[in-house]
Amino acid sequence: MKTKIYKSLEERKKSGHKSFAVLIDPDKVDHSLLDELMDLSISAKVDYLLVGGSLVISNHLDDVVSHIKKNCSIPVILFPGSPTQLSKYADALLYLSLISGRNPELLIGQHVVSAPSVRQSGLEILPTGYMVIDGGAPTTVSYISNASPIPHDKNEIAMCTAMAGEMLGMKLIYMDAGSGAKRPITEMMIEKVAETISVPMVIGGGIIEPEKAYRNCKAGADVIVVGNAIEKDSSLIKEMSAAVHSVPVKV
Ligand code: 1GP
Repeated sequence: MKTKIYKSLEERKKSGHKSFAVLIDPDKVDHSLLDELMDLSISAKVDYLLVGGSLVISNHLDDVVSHIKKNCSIPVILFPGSPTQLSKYADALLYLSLISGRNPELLIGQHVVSAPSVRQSGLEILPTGYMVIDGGAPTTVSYISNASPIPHDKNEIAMCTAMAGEMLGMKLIYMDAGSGAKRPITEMMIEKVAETISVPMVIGGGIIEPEKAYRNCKAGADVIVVGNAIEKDSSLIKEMSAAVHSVPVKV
């Protein structure tokens, strides 16, 4: 079993180093845009590249991931919207179970169907408790998942969901307000959940300002994911990465 990426996440959490991940939607990139994003990510010392989306329409995931792997050494983690989104060229797979929802297909059904191909891919598997938090507008993930998100102000529900996920053996908790969310997850919710769990916590959805990324980290986020805002303005990679990495390391 491969463990390299998880060890890096765990070590960064232990040492208090916050991580920044750029989310790349394979539907929205070609080689030249990928090259630009990679250059910016390398110079900004981005920690991870996440590749995927709730709805991947094109079928060039392999092409996107192998192009990245050939040209840069930032680890590539798949963030799949469905079990068909697999690429053996990536370093790891967020093996997501939608623990905030009550749709059995996304809790375990799709995992059963895709288990042989996931195993065969040879990817490092990162068992992830995926929690969708209401982002103030219907997002692709909230529509596709056919499951209610956790209300944005119900911190206790988020805490208990994350706690259950960790006790079920999830190695990461990913709280997501959905791509392009109008209202990102509150620092209060992040803080409450961070106090409750000890596995690394990933936060994404609607983060458009470096200051918000910084405050999320101060509240206890370990990894910040930004997609939409970077699609609109790729120069944000530098500012977001700098903000996340400027959070003081606890001694
Ligand atoms: C979505 O968490 C990610 O699943 C990132 O969201 O595209 O809004 O940055 P944004």
